[in-house]
Parts: sequence; structure tokens; C-alpha cells
Amino acid sequence: MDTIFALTSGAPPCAIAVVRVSGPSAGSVAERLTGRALIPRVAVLTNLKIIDSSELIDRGLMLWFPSPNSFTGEDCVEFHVHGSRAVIGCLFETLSKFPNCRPAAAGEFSRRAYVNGKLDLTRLEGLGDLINSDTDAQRRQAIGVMMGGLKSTAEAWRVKLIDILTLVEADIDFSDEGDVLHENNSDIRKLLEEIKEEFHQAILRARTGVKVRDGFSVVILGPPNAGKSALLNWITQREIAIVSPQPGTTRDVLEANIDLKGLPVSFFDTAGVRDGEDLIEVEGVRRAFVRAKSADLAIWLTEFSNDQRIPDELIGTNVLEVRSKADLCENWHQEHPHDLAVSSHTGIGLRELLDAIYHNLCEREPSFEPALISRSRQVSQISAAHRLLQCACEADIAPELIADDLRCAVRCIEELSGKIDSEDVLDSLFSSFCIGK
Ligand SMILES: Nc1nc2c(ncn2[C@@H]2O[C@H](COP(=O)(O)OP(=O)(O)OP(=O)(O)O)[C@@H](O)[C@H]2O)c(=O)[nH]1
Ligand SMILES: [Mg+2]
Repeated sequence: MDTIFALTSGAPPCAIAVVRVSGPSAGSVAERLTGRALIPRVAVLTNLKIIDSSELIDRGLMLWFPSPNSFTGEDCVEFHVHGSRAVIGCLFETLSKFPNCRPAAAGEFSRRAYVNGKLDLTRLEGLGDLINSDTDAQRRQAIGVMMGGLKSTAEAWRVKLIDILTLVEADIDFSDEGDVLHENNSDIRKLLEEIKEEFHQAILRARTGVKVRDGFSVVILGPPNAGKSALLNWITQREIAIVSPQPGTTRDVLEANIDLKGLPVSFFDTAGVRDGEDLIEVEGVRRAFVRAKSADLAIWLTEFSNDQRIPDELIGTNVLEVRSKADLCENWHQEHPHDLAVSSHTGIGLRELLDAIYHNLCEREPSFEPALISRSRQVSQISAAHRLLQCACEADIAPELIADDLRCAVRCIEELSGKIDSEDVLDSLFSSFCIGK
């Protein structure tokens, strides 16, 4: 087994960089670099020297985590050095000179932690999401999973399924007829229905979890010159899109992400909707509608003076009608009291618009409690278990088949926490983790 190393802190230059070394020779590497005896779990200020030389690489902290009490479960040492490219480069070059010591691949520390039983897959996925979290909702969701929320839920499901399986197997052993569930076993049916419903609710909540993890999308559409680009710039507080009085300025779909009260939301600015001859503009409008169709919300933005109705292409899309350039219509409050109106020039109505967008997105979700399921891998495992239970719940099904469905459902739930034999699945999972994790 190789000893691996990587930078586990952010990109240099930075004040302090943390370099993690894990594997069988981590201890001897640390002793040779520092010339000191190792003290477990105590931060030691020490010199780090180039091997077989008195030349100093840097002076920093060393932390020694002997196996099994480390992140990976292996012998592990961390060096906290100054975060310059030169210091890290010199330290890496020195580490590479030790036999069987090499840079870690993406997710390799996590994979070793998983293989050594330190963390199950759900907790590692939670850890990955926590590291990648941009907004508070993402952080709250990820920390719940990282702390083992999904692991313990999956374990409870597994136990319930096995309990029902035991009852079904007893029924098979004692039943005279053997072709349908024994009459006094209506409680088996009840238990099957209950856990099926639990899976169903989990799948419904997962929609929110996936949204919080991956982000919501809001597309701004409207006629040319409606002020779509000015609105995007105001929302993001950046000069992302070109704003000009010339109709047809925006042609491509432009994207910008914001943190909307804790929700990750991507806003898209699009080409003004009109029938035109210009091929590029026609393509821009086509792309605008394609983007809107898969969006969580489309904003149809028009000036008060423009009565262009919501295009048919948006039928079936969640649309919020908004009036632009409210500053040009002094009496809009009296004349259009129910309209949502904004001005990117004066800021009128923009807070209200963001509130309306937030509520619109929230209303469509079953609950905004931090969800435990937020990855498509997890959703597909639970959906598979749910489908098996739907089969098991069918009337007149032989107990042997119910037992089969239950066994398969147990496997699906076990795979949720990572009892996965396939190396390919593990390869693809861990390669999505970053280097140093
Ligand atoms: N008075 C006023 N003018 C605005 C407002 N928002 C945008 N404008 C002006 O309206 C013109 C068009 O604005 P854009 O944001 O480029 O409009 P657009 O909808 O992106 O236009 P296209 O990209 O051509 O479809 C520019 O001259 C803006 O300065 C507003 O709130 N009030
Ligand atoms: Mg524009």
C-alpha cells in the first residue's frame, strides 16, 4: 500500500497550507523530515528539512495521528506550513523521494476512510457537500448527512425490512397453503404499507434536497428592451450583461448565481422575445425557451406600456409576471395596484421581487427542513426499494415473492450506506471528490 500526500487546504498563496500524508510510511516520513519523535495528537512546532541535507524547507506545525484514530484510519501526519507555492512545491518534492510515497488521486483519502470503515458512503457524501456548500441551506443539509443522519435512517429502514422479512419467512414455514399470506398476517401487509409510505415521503423530500444541493434556476424572459439584462445585473450586483437601448442586445443565455436567503439560485438572462428575421436572434429566443422549460421559475418581464402576453411556449412553466421600468410610470401603484413592478434604475420593488421569487420557489417544495437525501444516487436506491415494496404490497402475491422483494429492498438500502461491491461505482463516486479530500 502506497503512502499518499496532498494539499488539503485551499489554493496557494495563503497564510497556512495543510499537507496531509497517509499510509504505512507516514510515521517514518515525519520522523525523517523533522528529526523528532512523534507524539500522538499533539501539535508540535518543528523544522522541516530536505532529506539528507541541513536545508530547511519551512518551520511549521506537525500533527501525528497514529492508526486507527485518523481520518483515513491509517497512520496519518499533517504539516501546517506557510502557504506559498514554493514551500508546498519543495515539501512535495521531498515527500516524492520516499519509497512508495506519491501524490494522492482525487478522493483517495476519503476512499481509504471508507475502505477502513471510518465513514460510510452517506457520511462521506455529506462531507463532500459540506466542503462544496455555498449557502446556508446547503450547509445545514450537508452537516445533517455528514453527522450520520442518513446513515441512521438507512439503518432503521434496514432493520424494519429485515423484521418484516422474518415474519414473512415464518409465514412461509407455517402456512398450509403456501400460496398467499396467512390470514392472521394482515399485520405484515400493514408493516409493508408503512415502510413503503416512508420511502415515498423520503423520495418526495429528496426533491428539495437535490434542489438545495444543485441549486434552483430562474429564467428572465420578455420582449427586447424590457430591462432583462439590467435586472440580472441588479440582482447579482455585478455588470454581467450588456445593457443598451438597442433592442436585441442579448442573444446568448447568460447565467449568474446568487445566494437567495440561503438558497442557491442561478439566474438566466435571455434574448428578447420577438419574431425576427435575424438568424442569431431567432436562435437566441429558441435557447431562451429551452432554458425556461427546465427552469423552476420563469419571470415574464414587460414594461407597463407593453402588453405582450406570456408566449404559448411558456405554457406549463411556473411563470411570475413582473413589470419593468416602474420609475417611468409614476402612478403605477394606483393604476396597477396588484402588479409586481420593479425599476433597476431606482431599486423600486426589487426587494419585493426577490421575496416573491423566494416564496415562489419555497412554495413548490414539500418542506424546507434540511433533507437527508440530496443526491441522485441516493434517490435511485430508495426509488428502487420503493418499487420493490409496491410489488410486495400487491394483493394475492405469494409470500415467497414478497420475501424476494424484501431481500432485494434490503440490498438497495444497504447500498445506500455503501455496501457496494462494484469497484466501478466506487471509482466514479470518489473521482468526483477533490484532491486532498
Ligand atoms: N428608466 C428605466 N430604464 C431602464 C430600466 N431597466 C433598463 N432600462 C433601460 O432600458 C434599456 C434596455 O435595457 P436592457 O437591460 O438592455 O434590456 P433587455 O431586456 O436586456 O434588452 P435585450 O437584451 O435587447 O432584449 C436600456 O437603455 C436600459 O438602461 C429601468 O428600470 N428604468
Ligand atoms: Mg439584454
